[in-house]
Amino acid sequence: MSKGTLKEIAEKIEEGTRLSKADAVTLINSDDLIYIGQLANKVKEKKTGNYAYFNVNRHINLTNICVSRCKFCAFSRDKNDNDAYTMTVDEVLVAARSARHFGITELHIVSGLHPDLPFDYYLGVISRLREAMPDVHIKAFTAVEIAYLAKISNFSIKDVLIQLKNAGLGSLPGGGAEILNHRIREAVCPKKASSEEWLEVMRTAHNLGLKSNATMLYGHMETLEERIDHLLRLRGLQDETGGFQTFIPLPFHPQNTQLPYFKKPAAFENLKMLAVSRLVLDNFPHIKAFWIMQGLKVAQLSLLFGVDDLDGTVVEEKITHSAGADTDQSIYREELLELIYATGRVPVERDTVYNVIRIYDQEKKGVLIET
Ligand code: V47
Repeated sequence: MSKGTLKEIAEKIEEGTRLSKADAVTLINSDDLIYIGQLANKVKEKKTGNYAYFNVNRHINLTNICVSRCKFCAFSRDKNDNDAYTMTVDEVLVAARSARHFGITELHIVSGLHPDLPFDYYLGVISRLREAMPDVHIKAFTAVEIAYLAKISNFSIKDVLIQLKNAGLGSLPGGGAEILNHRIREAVCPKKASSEEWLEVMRTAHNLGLKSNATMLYGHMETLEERIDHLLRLRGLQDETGGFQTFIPLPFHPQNTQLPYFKKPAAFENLKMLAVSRLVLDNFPHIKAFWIMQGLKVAQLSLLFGVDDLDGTVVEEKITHSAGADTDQSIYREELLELIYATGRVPVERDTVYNVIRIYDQEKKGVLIET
């Protein structure tokens, strides 16, 4: 890759000119990680200054029983498998309450596509949680789950979202996007929502005032150009709705999946993917390095490569850990703070929709501003 081409791209970024597909493909094919990282860092600092966001949250997976059985997923089970589980609404409440003492502000709930649970179960989970913990934001159900709930309930996507919102749903997580490409989805997840359906759920949610995130699962069958097409589809929808908050690239963990012969993307590739995402997704406010999947070391470094968010305390993580993740399942607020301090960034504890809860002080290592 000639430095000249990268220089031209750098000039575009400097002027605030949107990158073309060709520019994005050039970036992702370049090995000049440090240069690309510096460009991404500049954009990050323009958008969010010296802040590094995190939140205090708990993940809950209602069931691992799933009719989709995607090839990249090590978490899902068939109904009759020995380790299949489904939580009752009471069990969900116990799990949620157990994280209260951490000071959680968010519940992140995603699950398998269960063959028998009725839509009322999901409404019940949300409304009981809302009643029990009115101050905690409920971020729940990927666009794939919403499309599935519409199918099993015979309600439209819009009606499903309205009912969930009325029950207490606050926003949607970004999962289930995988690679927004027909060829890839046919190969790795043919039984679930198509790219168009995923985007349509997000469009509908945004139009109803529900914010969401967006992910990309990379490092399996896709080409680098298909990753770029994925980013461009997200950028296109964001131009239309403005409803995406953060983009979260997820490196594929192959262990225990039906795609065991792929190698987990390593640090260099992960940092480059994060940096390229920051540069291409000019209309996304935030780029998140989900530390569970990136590992703490890469997550920390990524704060200098375009990333401004590390996700949260999590408490219990099953999806990546079923697939061989070597990270812990949870982290204390204090550990996240130390990790951020060491990079020179200012740790900012946020809520799900990026309202600032606390800004921490680099010098005194304590709370500077509390809202
Ligand atoms: O949808 C499944 C992916 C997603 C594997 O919105 C895998 O704030 C790697 O979406 N290796 C769930 N990835 C996680 C997710 C997420 C995480 C953190 C924050 C947010 C947010 C969203 O994980 C799934 C799928 O795309 N996934 N299997 C695997 N073997």
